[in-house]
Amino acid sequence: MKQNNLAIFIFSLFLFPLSLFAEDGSRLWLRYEPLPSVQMEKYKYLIYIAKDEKSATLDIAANELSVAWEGFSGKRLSLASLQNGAVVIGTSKSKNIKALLPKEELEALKGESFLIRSVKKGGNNYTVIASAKEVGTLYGVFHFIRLVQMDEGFGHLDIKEAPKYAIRILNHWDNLDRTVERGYAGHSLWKWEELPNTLSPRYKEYARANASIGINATVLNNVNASPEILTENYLVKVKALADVFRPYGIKVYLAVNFSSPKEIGGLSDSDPLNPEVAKWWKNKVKEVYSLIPDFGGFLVKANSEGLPGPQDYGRTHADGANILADALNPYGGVVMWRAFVYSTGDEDRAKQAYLEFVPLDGQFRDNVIIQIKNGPVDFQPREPFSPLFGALNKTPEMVEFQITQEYLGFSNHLVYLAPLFKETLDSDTYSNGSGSTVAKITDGTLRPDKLTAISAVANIGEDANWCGHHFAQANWYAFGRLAWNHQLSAERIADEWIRMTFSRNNEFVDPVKSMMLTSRETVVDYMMPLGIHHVFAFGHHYGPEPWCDVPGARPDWLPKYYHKADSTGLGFNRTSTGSNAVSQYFSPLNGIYNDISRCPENLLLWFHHVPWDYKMKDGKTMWDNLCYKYDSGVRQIREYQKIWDRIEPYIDARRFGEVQSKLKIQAHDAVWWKDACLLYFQTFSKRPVPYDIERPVYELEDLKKIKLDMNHHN
Ligand code: GCV
Repeated sequence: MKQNNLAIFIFSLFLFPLSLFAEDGSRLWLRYEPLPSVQMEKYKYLIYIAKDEKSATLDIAANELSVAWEGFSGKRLSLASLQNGAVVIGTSKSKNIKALLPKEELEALKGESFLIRSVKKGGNNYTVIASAKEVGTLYGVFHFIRLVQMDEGFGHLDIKEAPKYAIRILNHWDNLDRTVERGYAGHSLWKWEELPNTLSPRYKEYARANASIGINATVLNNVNASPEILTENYLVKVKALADVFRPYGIKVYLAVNFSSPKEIGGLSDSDPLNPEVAKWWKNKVKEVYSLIPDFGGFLVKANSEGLPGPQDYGRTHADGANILADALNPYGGVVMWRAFVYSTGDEDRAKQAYLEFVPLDGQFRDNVIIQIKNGPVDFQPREPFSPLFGALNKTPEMVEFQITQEYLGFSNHLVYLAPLFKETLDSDTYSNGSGSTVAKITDGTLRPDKLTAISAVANIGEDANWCGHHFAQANWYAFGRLAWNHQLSAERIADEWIRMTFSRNNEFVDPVKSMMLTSRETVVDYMMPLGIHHVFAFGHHYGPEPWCDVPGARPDWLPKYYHKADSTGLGFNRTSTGSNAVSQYFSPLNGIYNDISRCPENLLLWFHHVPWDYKMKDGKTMWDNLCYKYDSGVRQIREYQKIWDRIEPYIDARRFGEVQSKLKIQAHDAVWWKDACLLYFQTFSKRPVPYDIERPVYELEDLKKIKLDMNHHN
């Protein structure tokens, strides 16, 4: 290397240290890259941080602001007293804040809501960020940092934000051996073997990332819960994590095994009506709170997929939930009781949660909330909303989404989930007349004075980029933003995320955003269009196996149970002539779903067994529609590959390359899905694949031989 070339090389190492070494995705959406100086000029009135309260949370807020500023402009903000150019942060008790905001407004601030305002007083300029609670101020600071990056509103800010849900919670399906059920981003973040003495720096980073999007709670362990988690040995580890998370406003919850009194308490049973069992739970809860005074509560999967529960003793889910609720009640703890139950009986699996829980409405304690998966089966690429939403009048209900992509290509496929989340939240249940959306039922609008919460199964693991796929980070981000405000659009959320995570250049933002916004529909098209569901490979759920037959397996774990392909047609008859699952929906939806001509086409095969030649709205047959959908999914992925290759100049080489490689896998998988499903269904339809679409490239018999080595049950 010539000497001047060497000098340039060394110089460039200093100039671009981050893009060369650090773009591994670990900084998430909190990268705080330099902002253009013209933009920073607008912020010349921002020089100091004024904070007059002692608080770990406010220290975090001040530090975050300062670090962000250093990233944006190269200059940290220094702490100072109230003076011109200060960002004033604090609670409604702060003297500074009281000097700048009217008393009535401060009194009106409640809970975690916050206010951000540009204030001019005595010729001085201030930016005020205030809340009743310290954590609300922290949320306000993160919101402000986001606004700066979106280049919105500085100098005339007047923002009030309040969260739609009181509890915004992640569910980790992390096992104590650090494997993660349905996790695709490496091992669990929680290093149980080192806790409580060694605290990984990632615990704080995790808490910070969650706080930045308003997530305020976490269930640390798998709902397929080991009783061990409630032993003293583990509780001190849980306490260590809770201590790290506390200043970030995050409460810890645990998933508990219903048999814990018997398994670790040495009792003869775990019958909820056994006074010894009640006593055991009371004592255990007391022990938990003595270690973790702000402990959130329990999440319970009971009498589901082989787990123990109250029905083992002839008791109901209400009996089971109430025994825990009574133990938690004195401390303000909550029970999240899952409605994900289905037995081996004959009843359509999609109907079972409703059948089980509706008769129990009114029997649960006030601190019990029923956690319901968004759809009636299991986190499929598309399902109708669960009919249980709105069906319980006296019991609070919460949604459980799945951020981890169990049924959506693991961390190999690029799928932006905000449109899926919003589809559920915006669905009208008609429970209280038109406009009774799932959001309004669960956020307290239509069930006032009830607990409100929203949850999602996390996709976070030990991988450097946290989520396995760089774009899977967007789903964590989107869940948090929607849990805070479900009225935000999927587009707005994508826009924020792209600008903070990758680039603010519109040449990048616009095409990438369009790719994200269509990506969920694309995955539906190449996996399971028109309402088909659960045609996944057995066990691991990666890839297609519509033909799958496992001798001795539960019928409702097999694709044929769901697609019901035969010579007459395809789809599950859930109308009044079939399983009558439609009857679980309120009018007029029950009628709409029941009527093949009015049923939305994207759910047609969910509710109807449809003849292959049935004429769809576009005049083509159902079979042809199916073929065109699969083909369109494949073509869309090809488009994404082109979009991604074109944006190469705008981002770092590492993330570009990693996403490019994943898109290749996705493109491959989309063709696999298309060929597997069409060739298999064709053995029933006996109709040609329309001649204007790409021909299959695989032989059905070869696809049937694929067996991936991934260990998972059902
Ligand atoms: C945690 C599905 C998944 C299981 C999961 C279960 C649940 O069946 O495949 O891995 O178990 O849902 O939500 O409880």
